[in-house]
Amino acid sequence: MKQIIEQFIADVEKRNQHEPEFMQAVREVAENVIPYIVQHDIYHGKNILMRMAEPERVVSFRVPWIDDTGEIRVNRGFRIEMNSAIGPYKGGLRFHQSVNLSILKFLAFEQVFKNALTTLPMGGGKGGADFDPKGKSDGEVMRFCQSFMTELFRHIGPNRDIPAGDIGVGGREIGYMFGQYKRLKNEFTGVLTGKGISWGGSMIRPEATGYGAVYFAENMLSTKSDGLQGKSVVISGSGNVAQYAAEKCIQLGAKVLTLSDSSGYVMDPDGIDADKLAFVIDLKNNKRERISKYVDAYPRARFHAGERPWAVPCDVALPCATQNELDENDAKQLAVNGCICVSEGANMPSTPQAIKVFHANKMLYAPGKASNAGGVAVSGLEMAQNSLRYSWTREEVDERLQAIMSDIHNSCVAYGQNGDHVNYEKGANIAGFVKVADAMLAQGVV
Ligand code: NDP
Ligand code: 2IT
Repeated sequence: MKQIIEQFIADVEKRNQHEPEFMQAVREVAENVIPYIVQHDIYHGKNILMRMAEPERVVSFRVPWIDDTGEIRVNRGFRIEMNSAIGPYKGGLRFHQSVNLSILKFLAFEQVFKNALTTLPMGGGKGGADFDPKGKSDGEVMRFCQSFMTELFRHIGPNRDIPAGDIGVGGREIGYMFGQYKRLKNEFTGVLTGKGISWGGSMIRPEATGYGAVYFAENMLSTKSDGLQGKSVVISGSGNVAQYAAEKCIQLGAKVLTLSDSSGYVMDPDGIDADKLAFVIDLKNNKRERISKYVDAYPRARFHAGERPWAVPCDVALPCATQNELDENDAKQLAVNGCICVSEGANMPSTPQAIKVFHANKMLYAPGKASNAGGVAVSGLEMAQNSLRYSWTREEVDERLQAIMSDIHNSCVAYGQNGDHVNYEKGANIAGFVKVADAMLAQGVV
């Protein structure tokens, strides 16, 4: 078996050289799915996983724009249309200086499995640009978004490819891109999700990824007759996902100890309560400031420059910043400190070695493609509402989100149960694979 997997990885690597993040994501899936394929005749001789590892289409384009000093800048934009077997391409756009083909292909690949798990009819895609929104004026961000959409618009559409937000792309950026799309096409359609409430957005979409990751943690804990009430929680990141993960933890009676950004983390021994979180949300979303400012307002808290929060003792850890932000040593530290549950809000935040440590310690560990699927799930609900030309209430959307997270949890258990332990990573990969693979088989070699 090991040899079959290594041969497959070598074949994929041959035409995807210098793409470490993409290969990391493919390897994780291959290690779980190939043994399953070997046991199931219908997938034999179809080269199905190799087809899944090859994007249906990759678009790369120049994004020129003019900064506030009049200088002409150039960035590189991408859209990876990975798989449309079960629905139109769907997935976020990331604006971050680190963006490259490897990172977007890993995200698009993960998205295919994640979207399949949501139970909604969405294929997988991802895009973005190596544009750094930090320190840019609103005018600069608008001009960048308009230039980006001036090329992207010809590749997307409400029945073809529906982008949304990710790192560096929130409500402001979606607004500017939607405006430009509408102007270019002269039509008002649900071509993006994460829109504002008054122009086609869905209730709960901003909250959905963070809330969903916490609902998933609650589902995992409930298998041990436990819950978040009274638990101490360590969260990384302080952006969209981290903020609403923290909000839901607080609502469920947990104590949130940390938040972070790429400069370091803050630890508040008294817990980050609803008022303090409102301060953080204003700090990050309106003032666009750094998390270190938290300690100016709450002096009992400490800022740890250049460090990640995983050494802080906790019951539950929610990595909500970025890929590979939690390594083997961090995982060992969490285990030694008694952490029982890790629910990923970010995409691929734990390294493969860290995941091995979680399994070895029989921790409740959920991979992002399962636990952060609430975001894209509510994006799917936003598309449904746009098609209906109707909108559901906050309660209706939240109820659907909770039901979807519980369905995803059940799928992971169905394919990942191993004695008294559930391997959610294996469960998510196989459940996602089966849905997409069956659709691909039905549609022939396309
Ligand atoms: P935001 O841009 O709102 O926030 C990102 C946060 O992560 C910031 O605090 C940022 O700090 C931190 N961060 C980013 N890059 C790094 C880095 N290299 N090292 C340390 N910290 C970093 O993004 P989101 O909250 O939307 O996304 C966070 C994660 O969740 C990503 O992995 C994303 O793919 C994933 N995700 C997002 C979904 C969504 O709906 N938005 C859905 C599903 C998954 P700083 O400001 O210093 O950069
Ligand atoms: O990684 C993700 O699932 C997202 N960034 C959200 C994608 C979406 O289409 O809402």
